[in-house]
Amino acid sequence: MSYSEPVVAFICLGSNMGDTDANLANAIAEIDSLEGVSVLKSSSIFRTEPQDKKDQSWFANQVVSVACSEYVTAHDLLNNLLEIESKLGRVREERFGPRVIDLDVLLFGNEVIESEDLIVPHPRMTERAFVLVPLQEIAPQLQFPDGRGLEEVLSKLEYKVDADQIWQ
Ligand code: PH2
Ligand code: MG
Ligand code: MG
Repeated sequence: MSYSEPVVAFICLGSNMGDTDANLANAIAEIDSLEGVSVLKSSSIFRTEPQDKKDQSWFANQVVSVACSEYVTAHDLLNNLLEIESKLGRVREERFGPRVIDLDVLLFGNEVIESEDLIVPHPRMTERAFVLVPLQEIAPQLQFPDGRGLEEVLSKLEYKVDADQIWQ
């Protein structure tokens, strides 16, 4: 009998409403309690300037890596994350607007997925320092499915990090 290796996936967490740090911590606990999913590493929490829609509060962002058993697909993970968002009180309003919690699948092993409800690697992650800086903290050697390295991608962006704050 042979067993497949678990797949390592990366998730970006974001919150800019309510007790942001508690929202992130609660989400990580919920992710870790999913069947077939266990949290491997968590980055520190960064305070990040809002992107896309500037006139809203700064975000708390964090990236975690998770091991997914062979029974958990990227779509399973996505659907579980959407359920956790609802459970923690997310109400979908304006695109890119304020949110209690946002849980985005960044990468799922080396898979490249372009379905209606899920695109992996996350289509905007390579432009976002609030994703790449925390990601680099937990996976400095990471390579994208197209072979690009994280450092190379980050070097193309204009952003500023000072302690736990990120401006872009
Ligand atoms: N999420 C967005 C839009 N803009 N900006 C920051 N700094 N952090 C986020 O998590 C974020 C954002 C949409 O998901
Ligand atoms: Mg998002
Ligand atoms: Mg999202």
